[in-house]
Amino acid sequence: MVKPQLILILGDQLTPGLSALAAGDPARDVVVMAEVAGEASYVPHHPKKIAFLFAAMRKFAAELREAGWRVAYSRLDGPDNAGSIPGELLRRAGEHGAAEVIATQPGEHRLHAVLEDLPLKTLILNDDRFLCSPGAFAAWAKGRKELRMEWFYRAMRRQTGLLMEDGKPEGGKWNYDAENRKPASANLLRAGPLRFDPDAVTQEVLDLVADRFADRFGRLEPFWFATDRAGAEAARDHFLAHGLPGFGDTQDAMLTGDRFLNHAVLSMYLNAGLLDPLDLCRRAEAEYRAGRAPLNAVEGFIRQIIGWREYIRGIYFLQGPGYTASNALGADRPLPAFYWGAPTDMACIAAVVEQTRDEAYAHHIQRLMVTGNFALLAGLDPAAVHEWYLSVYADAYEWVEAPNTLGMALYADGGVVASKPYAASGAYIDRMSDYCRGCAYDVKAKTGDRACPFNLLYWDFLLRHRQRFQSNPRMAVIYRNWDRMAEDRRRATLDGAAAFLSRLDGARPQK
Ligand code: FAD
Ligand code: DLZ
Ligand code: SF4
Repeated sequence: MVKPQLILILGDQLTPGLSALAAGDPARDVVVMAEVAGEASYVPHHPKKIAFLFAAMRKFAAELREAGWRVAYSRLDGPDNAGSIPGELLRRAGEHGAAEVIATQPGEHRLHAVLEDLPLKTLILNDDRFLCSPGAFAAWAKGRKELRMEWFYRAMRRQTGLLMEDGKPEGGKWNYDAENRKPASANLLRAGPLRFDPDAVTQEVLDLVADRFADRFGRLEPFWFATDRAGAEAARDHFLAHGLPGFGDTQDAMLTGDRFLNHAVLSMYLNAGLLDPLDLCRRAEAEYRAGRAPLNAVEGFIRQIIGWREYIRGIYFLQGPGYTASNALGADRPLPAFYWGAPTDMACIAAVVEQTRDEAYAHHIQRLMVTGNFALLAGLDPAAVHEWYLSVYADAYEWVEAPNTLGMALYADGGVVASKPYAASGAYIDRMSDYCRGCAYDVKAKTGDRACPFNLLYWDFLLRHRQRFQSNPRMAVIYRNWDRMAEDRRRATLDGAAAFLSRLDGARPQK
């Protein structure tokens, strides 16, 4: 009898056309899917993220069975669960007399290494749900002095033909971001993401997660995510109809009373494999062609997906496993307890952390310019910040989280992703949000007891790293402004920053 092969499907590989499935044979092979303590606990994932993945995994396993596959599915509370992906593969290999595993490339180097170490013959296939393979990205990157996203994005526009007209970009420009940096005002008609009531399968998972992961940072309920393809597609169509037309305008804005604005809130579905990125972009383009969404919105949205998302993944695989240990700025301050929900007087941080706790979601500018910016300015340990981002968001896997955190937000990779640090004072947050209105600090105050900490830390950060950044042409003017400042103001700024940081260091860390 021909021995079956094991087809491994990880929690973020819930796609019927996955390369590992395409290489298998339903008449011979066994699909292995496993809820395991190892994956649920290598960082303290948000309970909503665990519930989302387990419910979606259970539903995908049922879909595969209906399509004729034999599926060996392990529940977290199953009596023989080995607790890890390799443990489950070995157990299933013994059960089914299998000696070979077919897998699709995992999104984290750590799991790739584990698969390569298995005492079973293991074939790891390219993940062709992405438009640019690691090999193709390496070829694009080869010989370039700088790996700027914009150039990569243009290559992807040409490759896909999205928003292209006779080889030229639609409307004559590649990028309409200049039109996309507006603050937002409250709008009760903004639809927000589509919400779903848990069905019986999801409710069973919610009970399990409530029981096993009660100590984690993050609210499990209300749980409103879609957990299958049909739901994710409904969420997609809802965004295309209601969110996309205003996407560009409010892309960088933040409002206390509107956690989602016009953002898609689709990243958790895309990253788990419930939505196809190219199909999503084609549908967005169709909205533009039908006159239902403007070019600045559609171009901006498509750029996020075929540009940023693919570029970030390319960087992750190009840089290799050592990337997560990057610390170019030598930052070493422990993560303050307010990242895990302890009280803080900084209204912007409090709002973003509270939203993160409730929704396992924050949009890009909240991640980059509030929690990320604070971590950069205060010199927080990149490894701790990386673990936080990987834990708390429902869309977080290392391939996408690490270059965003270490490269874009923290400049810890020394400028691979960002040509200069995304450092900003309180003025940026004040311009783009309504957070400052409810803050104990005064965003206009540059020194003194009520000075916004971002104003103090901004200069402290720039001064700490003057040697590195003052020769950057895009930053030289900032240093000239500092040098022109009155001596007593400079001293008060740095003294204020030192006092703030020493209070931060004195506060007891807690999790
Ligand atoms: P929208 O704003 O509506 O954008 C549409 C889509 O574009 C997103 O669904 C996403 O798939 C893609 N996209 C946009 N920006 C990026 C980007 N910079 N990198 C990759 N894809 C992008 N995104 C994740 O998917 N997982 C993460 O773990 C993650 N960690 C981040 C950490 C930091 C510090 C920062 C600054 C950004 C991070 N991002 C991450 C990128 C971005 O914040 C999220 O993709 C976005 O907020 C998801 O929400 P949305 O679906 O509403 O996105
Ligand atoms: C994130 C996650 C969690 C919480 N749990 C599981 C799990 O129990 N089983 C599984 O196969 N995958 C899980 N995942 C997703 C994996 O961690 C993910 O596949 C890797 O991090 C690679 O992206
Ligand atoms: Fe944040 Fe400063 Fe504004 Fe307060 S004043 S919300 S700390 S930017």
